[in-house]
Amino acid sequence: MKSFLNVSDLGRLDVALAEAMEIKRERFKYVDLGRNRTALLVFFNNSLRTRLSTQKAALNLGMNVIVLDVNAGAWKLETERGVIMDGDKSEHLLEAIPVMASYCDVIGIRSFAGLKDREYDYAETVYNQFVKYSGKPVFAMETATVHPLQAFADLITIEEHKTKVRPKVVLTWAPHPKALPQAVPNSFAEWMNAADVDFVITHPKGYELDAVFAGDARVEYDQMKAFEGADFVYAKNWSCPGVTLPERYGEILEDYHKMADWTVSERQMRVTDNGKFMHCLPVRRNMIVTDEVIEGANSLVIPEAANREISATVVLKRILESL
Ligand code: AN0
Ligand code: CP
Repeated sequence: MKSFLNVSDLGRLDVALAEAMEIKRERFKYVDLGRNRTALLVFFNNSLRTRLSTQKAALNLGMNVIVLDVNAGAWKLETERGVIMDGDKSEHLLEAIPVMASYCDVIGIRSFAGLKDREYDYAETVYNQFVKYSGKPVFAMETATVHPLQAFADLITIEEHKTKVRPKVVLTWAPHPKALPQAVPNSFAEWMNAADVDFVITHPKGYELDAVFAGDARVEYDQMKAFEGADFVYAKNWSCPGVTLPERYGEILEDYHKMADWTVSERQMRVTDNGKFMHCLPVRRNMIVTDEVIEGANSLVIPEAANREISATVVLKRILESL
């Protein structure tokens, strides 16, 4: 595997899931695979889980790991070609990428959407420059439009906790005070569409996800209706994807004070079929979800985060096997 961005990069999902379960049983089974191989993890944005779980995954495979926080300690990087660099950016990605690539065998990138220019974000401009100019396998640790390590961990979590062959999975928008990217819901939708689940998306009007990811998934604008009989509820905030409202791309459409009804609470969870609660974390309590629901017996947020180590181990293993 030379690039990891989309569900299709992983091939058959049943095979990938079996591999995940194998690694979960025997975490160090492939510890010889990464000997004398180096993973470089490049963060343009903050992270707790991705930073730790991806490092742990590399260690499970016997790799060496180096981490760069671009905005803390490195030179500020210009990402666009043709700019006269007389501002605060001392170095260009076009030099920085081949230099970084010379020290490693595999590169992970975290680079969130700027949420200003839809075309720039949805072209995965930063990620694709790493693919093009590094000559090394590159994997997404949440890029402008996707977070596949998260979606894979979510799928593993659903597989482990489902009690029906084809569970009902609901992705629900929830309020948040700051504009957030669409990467997590995009990937979750993409991966649920590829998995054998009954998938429903619910959000206020205007938050329609890009069809590249949402496909023909059912959209139900009435959140209570969407929750009926759900086995899994996946909450997440996202800003306007600019599909039905192109001029409002990246914006919060309505002040969060007016959207409190969308916060996931016992009121909605009651109509599910003993539904399990999921969120990728970090989560703002009593904005996205109430204390009661996230602390409840049906909350999967901790095992879900723990599965990030597993999804990252499978992905790095696949990349190492292709070197
Ligand atoms: C990020 C997001 O919503 O994409 C990362 C989630 C994994 N969240 C925040 O910036 C709070
Ligand atoms: N879920 C997730 O990717 O968390 P971090 O932003 O802390 O890495």
